[in-house]
Amino acid sequence: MIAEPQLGSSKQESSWYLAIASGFLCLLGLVSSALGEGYQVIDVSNGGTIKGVAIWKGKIPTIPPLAVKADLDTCGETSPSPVLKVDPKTKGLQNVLVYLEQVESGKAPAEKYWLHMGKDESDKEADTQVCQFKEHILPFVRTQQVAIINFDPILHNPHFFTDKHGSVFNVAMPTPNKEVDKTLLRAQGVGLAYQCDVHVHMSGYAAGLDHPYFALTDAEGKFEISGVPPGTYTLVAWHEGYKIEKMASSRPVYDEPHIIQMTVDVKSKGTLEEHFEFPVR
Ligand SMILES: [Cu+2]
Repeated sequence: MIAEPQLGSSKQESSWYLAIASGFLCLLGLVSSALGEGYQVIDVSNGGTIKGVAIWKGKIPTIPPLAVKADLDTCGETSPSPVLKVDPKTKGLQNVLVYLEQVESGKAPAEKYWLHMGKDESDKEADTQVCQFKEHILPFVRTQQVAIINFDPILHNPHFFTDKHGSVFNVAMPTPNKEVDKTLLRAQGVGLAYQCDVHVHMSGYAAGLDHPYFALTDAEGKFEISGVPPGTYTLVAWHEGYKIEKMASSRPVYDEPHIIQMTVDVKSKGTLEEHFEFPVR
Protein backbone atom coordinates (compact mmCIF):
# COMPACT_ATOMS: atom_id res chain seq x y z
CA MET A 1 0.00 0.00 0.00
CA ILE A 2 1.29 3.42 -0.94
CA ALA A 3 0.89 6.12 1.69
CA GLU A 4 -1.12 9.08 0.50
CA PRO A 5 0.67 12.39 1.01
CA GLN A 6 -0.83 14.28 3.93
CA LEU A 7 -1.21 17.97 3.18
CA GLY A 8 -0.57 20.45 5.92
CA SER A 9 1.27 18.39 8.51
CA SER A 10 4.24 17.47 6.35
CA LYS A 11 4.20 19.76 3.35
CA GLN A 12 7.87 19.35 2.62
CA GLU A 13 7.69 15.61 2.76
CA SER A 14 4.73 15.68 0.40
CA SER A 15 6.63 17.86 -2.05
CA TRP A 16 9.51 15.39 -2.03
CA TYR A 17 7.13 12.54 -2.50
CA LEU A 18 5.45 14.29 -5.43
CA ALA A 19 8.78 15.28 -6.98
CA ILE A 20 10.06 11.72 -6.80
CA ALA A 21 6.78 10.26 -8.01
CA SER A 22 6.49 12.60 -11.01
CA GLY A 23 10.16 12.04 -11.88
CA PHE A 24 9.51 8.32 -11.86
CA LEU A 25 6.48 8.70 -14.16
CA CYS A 26 8.59 10.82 -16.54
CA LEU A 27 11.20 8.08 -16.66
CA LEU A 28 8.51 5.61 -17.56
CA GLY A 29 7.41 7.93 -20.35
CA LEU A 30 3.99 8.43 -18.78
CA VAL A 31 2.09 11.67 -18.57
CA SER A 32 3.28 13.48 -15.48
CA SER A 33 0.53 16.10 -15.37
CA ALA A 34 -1.82 14.04 -13.22
CA LEU A 35 -1.10 16.29 -10.25
CA GLY A 36 -0.77 19.53 -12.16
CA GLU A 37 3.00 19.72 -12.05
CA GLY A 38 3.10 18.97 -15.79
CA TYR A 39 1.87 22.42 -16.81
CA GLN A 40 4.67 24.52 -18.22
CA VAL A 41 4.68 28.30 -18.08
CA ILE A 42 5.85 29.73 -21.41
CA ASP A 43 5.88 33.13 -23.05
CA VAL A 44 2.66 33.45 -25.06
CA SER A 45 3.17 36.37 -27.45
CA ASN A 46 0.85 35.07 -30.16
CA GLY A 47 -2.02 34.01 -27.92
CA GLY A 48 -5.63 34.07 -29.01
CA THR A 49 -8.77 35.08 -27.11
CA ILE A 50 -12.00 33.22 -26.48
CA LYS A 51 -14.85 35.41 -25.35
CA GLY A 52 -18.59 35.42 -25.39
CA VAL A 53 -21.70 35.22 -23.29
CA ALA A 54 -23.87 32.72 -21.43
CA ILE A 55 -27.59 33.37 -21.80
CA TRP A 56 -30.59 31.99 -19.94
CA LYS A 57 -33.29 30.92 -22.36
CA GLY A 58 -36.93 30.76 -21.41
CA LYS A 59 -38.54 31.70 -18.14
CA ILE A 60 -36.26 32.59 -15.25
CA PRO A 61 -37.13 30.34 -12.30
CA THR A 62 -37.65 31.95 -8.93
CA ILE A 63 -35.30 30.34 -6.42
CA PRO A 64 -36.51 30.67 -2.82
CA PRO A 65 -34.11 31.95 -0.17
CA LEU A 66 -32.38 29.49 2.13
CA ALA A 67 -33.18 29.20 5.82
CA VAL A 68 -30.41 30.21 8.20
CA LYS A 69 -29.93 27.83 11.13
CA ALA A 70 -27.14 29.44 13.15
CA ASP A 71 -26.14 32.97 14.21
CA LEU A 72 -29.49 34.41 13.14
CA ASP A 73 -28.69 37.69 14.90
CA THR A 74 -25.77 38.26 12.55
CA CYS A 75 -26.84 36.35 9.43
CA GLY A 76 -30.59 37.01 9.44
CA GLU A 77 -33.34 34.39 9.22
CA THR A 78 -32.92 33.72 5.51
CA SER A 79 -30.21 34.18 2.93
CA PRO A 80 -30.68 34.69 -0.83
CA SER A 81 -30.03 31.52 -2.81
CA PRO A 82 -26.70 31.74 -4.63
CA VAL A 83 -27.42 29.07 -7.26
CA LEU A 84 -28.96 30.97 -10.18
CA LYS A 85 -28.13 34.56 -11.05
CA VAL A 86 -29.72 35.82 -14.25
CA ASP A 87 -29.69 39.46 -15.33
CA PRO A 88 -33.37 40.17 -16.08
CA LYS A 89 -32.47 42.73 -18.76
CA THR A 90 -29.89 40.88 -20.85
CA LYS A 91 -30.75 37.31 -19.69
CA GLY A 92 -27.01 36.95 -19.04
CA LEU A 93 -26.22 34.06 -16.71
CA GLN A 94 -23.61 34.69 -14.03
CA ASN A 95 -21.24 32.14 -12.48
CA VAL A 96 -20.84 29.90 -15.51
CA LEU A 97 -17.36 28.43 -15.36
CA VAL A 98 -15.88 28.46 -18.86
CA TYR A 99 -12.61 26.58 -19.18
CA LEU A 100 -10.32 24.70 -21.54
CA GLU A 101 -10.20 21.04 -20.68
CA GLN A 102 -6.50 20.41 -21.13
CA VAL A 103 -3.63 22.78 -21.74
CA GLU A 104 -0.02 21.60 -21.53
CA SER A 105 1.70 24.98 -21.56
CA GLY A 106 0.85 28.65 -21.54
CA LYS A 107 0.57 31.81 -19.45
CA ALA A 108 1.46 32.02 -15.78
CA PRO A 109 -1.27 31.44 -13.19
CA ALA A 110 -2.11 34.02 -10.54
CA GLU A 111 -0.05 33.79 -7.36
CA LYS A 112 -3.19 33.48 -5.22
CA TYR A 113 -6.86 32.79 -5.73
CA TRP A 114 -9.19 34.42 -3.17
CA LEU A 115 -12.14 33.15 -1.22
CA HIS A 116 -13.87 35.85 0.84
CA MET A 117 -16.41 35.15 3.55
CA GLY A 118 -18.68 37.70 5.14
CA LYS A 119 -19.02 41.44 4.77
CA ASP A 120 -15.92 43.54 4.29
CA GLU A 121 -16.87 46.72 6.18
CA SER A 122 -13.68 48.48 5.08
CA ASP A 123 -14.47 48.19 1.36
CA LYS A 124 -17.96 49.21 0.29
CA GLU A 125 -17.18 48.33 -3.34
CA ALA A 126 -16.16 44.77 -2.52
CA ASP A 127 -19.61 43.24 -3.14
CA THR A 128 -19.33 41.09 -0.03
CA GLN A 129 -22.31 39.99 2.08
CA VAL A 130 -22.60 38.93 5.67
CA CYS A 131 -22.57 35.12 6.16
CA GLN A 132 -21.96 34.42 2.47
CA PHE A 133 -19.09 33.26 0.31
CA LYS A 134 -18.33 35.98 -2.20
CA GLU A 135 -16.95 33.39 -4.63
CA HIS A 136 -19.83 30.95 -4.92
CA ILE A 137 -17.87 29.35 -7.75
CA LEU A 138 -14.15 29.26 -7.03
CA PRO A 139 -11.83 28.20 -9.85
CA PHE A 140 -8.12 28.09 -9.05
CA VAL A 141 -4.86 26.58 -10.24
CA ARG A 142 -4.04 23.65 -7.99
CA THR A 143 -0.35 24.39 -7.62
CA GLN A 144 -1.06 27.95 -6.41
CA GLN A 145 -2.32 29.22 -3.09
CA VAL A 146 -5.93 29.70 -2.17
CA ALA A 147 -6.19 32.67 0.21
CA ILE A 148 -9.20 32.53 2.51
CA ILE A 149 -10.43 35.39 4.65
CA ASN A 150 -13.39 35.83 6.97
CA PHE A 151 -14.59 39.40 7.49
CA ASP A 152 -17.48 38.53 9.81
CA PRO A 153 -17.15 38.75 13.61
CA ILE A 154 -18.42 35.16 13.90
CA LEU A 155 -16.88 31.78 13.20
CA HIS A 156 -16.97 30.43 9.66
CA ASN A 157 -15.51 27.03 8.93
CA PRO A 158 -14.65 26.58 5.25
CA HIS A 159 -14.52 22.91 4.34
CA PHE A 160 -13.44 21.63 0.92
CA PHE A 161 -14.14 18.21 -0.57
CA THR A 162 -12.70 16.12 -3.38
CA ASP A 163 -14.86 14.81 -6.22
CA LYS A 164 -15.21 11.62 -4.16
CA HIS A 165 -16.47 13.63 -1.16
CA GLY A 166 -13.27 13.15 0.81
CA SER A 167 -12.23 16.08 2.94
CA VAL A 168 -9.41 18.20 1.50
CA PHE A 169 -9.25 21.15 3.85
CA ASN A 170 -11.21 22.15 6.90
CA VAL A 171 -10.32 25.09 9.08
CA ALA A 172 -12.08 27.08 11.79
CA MET A 173 -11.77 30.81 11.15
CA PRO A 174 -13.06 32.67 14.22
CA THR A 175 -10.89 35.78 13.83
CA PRO A 176 -12.12 38.50 11.49
CA ASN A 177 -9.80 39.76 8.74
CA LYS A 178 -7.20 37.04 9.26
CA GLU A 179 -5.97 35.46 6.03
CA VAL A 180 -5.25 31.74 5.74
CA ASP A 181 -3.25 30.54 2.72
CA LYS A 182 -3.38 26.96 1.56
CA THR A 183 -2.42 24.89 -1.46
CA LEU A 184 -5.19 22.42 -2.28
CA LEU A 185 -3.41 19.98 -4.58
CA ARG A 186 -5.89 17.19 -3.92
CA ALA A 187 -8.83 19.31 -5.05
CA GLN A 188 -8.80 18.26 -8.68
CA GLY A 189 -11.58 18.75 -11.19
CA VAL A 190 -14.69 20.86 -11.54
CA GLY A 191 -17.79 21.02 -9.35
CA LEU A 192 -16.04 20.16 -6.07
CA ALA A 193 -18.30 21.02 -3.17
CA TYR A 194 -17.23 23.34 -0.41
CA GLN A 195 -19.24 24.65 2.49
CA CYS A 196 -19.18 26.37 5.83
CA ASP A 197 -19.77 23.65 8.41
CA VAL A 198 -21.33 26.13 10.84
CA HIS A 199 -23.91 27.60 8.43
CA VAL A 200 -25.98 25.19 6.34
CA HIS A 201 -26.91 27.92 3.85
CA MET A 202 -23.25 28.61 2.94
CA SER A 203 -21.99 26.43 0.11
CA GLY A 204 -20.30 26.65 -3.25
CA TYR A 205 -18.24 24.79 -5.81
CA ALA A 206 -14.50 24.85 -6.31
CA ALA A 207 -12.67 23.89 -9.48
CA GLY A 208 -9.06 22.77 -9.14
CA LEU A 209 -7.47 23.11 -12.56
CA ASP A 210 -3.93 22.49 -13.79
CA HIS A 211 -3.73 25.68 -15.87
CA PRO A 212 -5.14 29.24 -15.75
CA TYR A 213 -7.30 29.09 -18.89
CA PHE A 214 -10.68 29.63 -17.29
CA ALA A 215 -13.13 32.43 -16.58
CA LEU A 216 -16.40 32.98 -14.75
CA THR A 217 -19.23 34.77 -16.48
CA ASP A 218 -20.01 38.16 -14.94
CA ALA A 219 -23.37 39.68 -13.96
CA GLU A 220 -24.26 40.06 -17.67
CA GLY A 221 -23.10 36.55 -18.55
CA LYS A 222 -19.90 37.70 -20.26
CA PHE A 223 -16.55 35.96 -20.12
CA GLU A 224 -13.12 36.27 -21.71
CA ILE A 225 -10.13 33.93 -21.72
CA SER A 226 -7.00 35.48 -23.19
CA GLY A 227 -3.43 34.49 -23.99
CA VAL A 228 -4.39 31.06 -25.30
CA PRO A 229 -1.58 29.37 -27.24
CA PRO A 230 -2.81 28.62 -30.79
CA GLY A 231 -4.23 25.12 -31.09
CA THR A 232 -7.31 22.94 -30.87
CA TYR A 233 -8.99 22.57 -27.48
CA THR A 234 -12.12 21.32 -25.80
CA LEU A 235 -13.98 24.30 -24.37
CA VAL A 236 -16.40 23.57 -21.53
CA ALA A 237 -19.12 25.78 -20.04
CA TRP A 238 -20.28 24.51 -16.64
CA HIS A 239 -23.19 25.74 -14.55
CA GLU A 240 -24.35 24.18 -11.30
CA GLY A 241 -27.70 22.49 -10.87
CA TYR A 242 -30.29 24.80 -9.31
CA LYS A 243 -33.20 22.48 -8.50
CA ILE A 244 -33.27 21.17 -4.94
CA GLU A 245 -33.65 17.39 -5.10
CA LYS A 246 -33.67 16.81 -1.37
CA MET A 247 -32.34 18.12 1.91
CA ALA A 248 -29.47 16.37 3.68
CA SER A 249 -28.56 17.49 7.21
CA SER A 250 -30.55 20.69 6.60
CA ARG A 251 -28.55 21.42 3.44
CA PRO A 252 -30.03 21.54 -0.06
CA VAL A 253 -28.80 18.88 -2.51
CA TYR A 254 -29.09 20.12 -6.10
CA ASP A 255 -29.60 18.29 -9.38
CA GLU A 256 -26.78 17.60 -11.81
CA PRO A 257 -24.80 20.48 -13.32
CA HIS A 258 -25.50 21.81 -16.81
CA ILE A 259 -22.53 21.27 -19.11
CA ILE A 260 -21.84 22.36 -22.69
CA GLN A 261 -18.75 21.14 -24.53
CA MET A 262 -17.33 22.12 -27.89
CA THR A 263 -14.13 21.91 -29.87
CA VAL A 264 -12.47 25.25 -30.58
CA ASP A 265 -9.64 26.13 -32.89
CA VAL A 266 -7.66 29.07 -31.52
CA LYS A 267 -5.64 30.94 -34.13
CA SER A 268 -2.55 33.04 -33.50
CA LYS A 269 -3.76 36.40 -32.10
CA GLY A 270 -7.27 35.50 -33.19
CA THR A 271 -10.52 36.06 -31.30
CA LEU A 272 -13.27 33.45 -31.05
CA GLU A 273 -16.79 34.41 -29.99
CA GLU A 274 -18.91 31.74 -28.34
CA HIS A 275 -22.51 31.86 -27.18
CA PHE A 276 -23.82 29.41 -24.59
CA GLU A 277 -27.46 28.80 -23.81
CA PHE A 278 -28.63 27.44 -20.48
CA PRO A 279 -30.32 25.39 -19.16
CA VAL A 280 -29.35 22.37 -21.25
CA ARG A 281 -32.31 20.22 -20.13
CU1 LIG B 1 -20.26 30.19 8.17
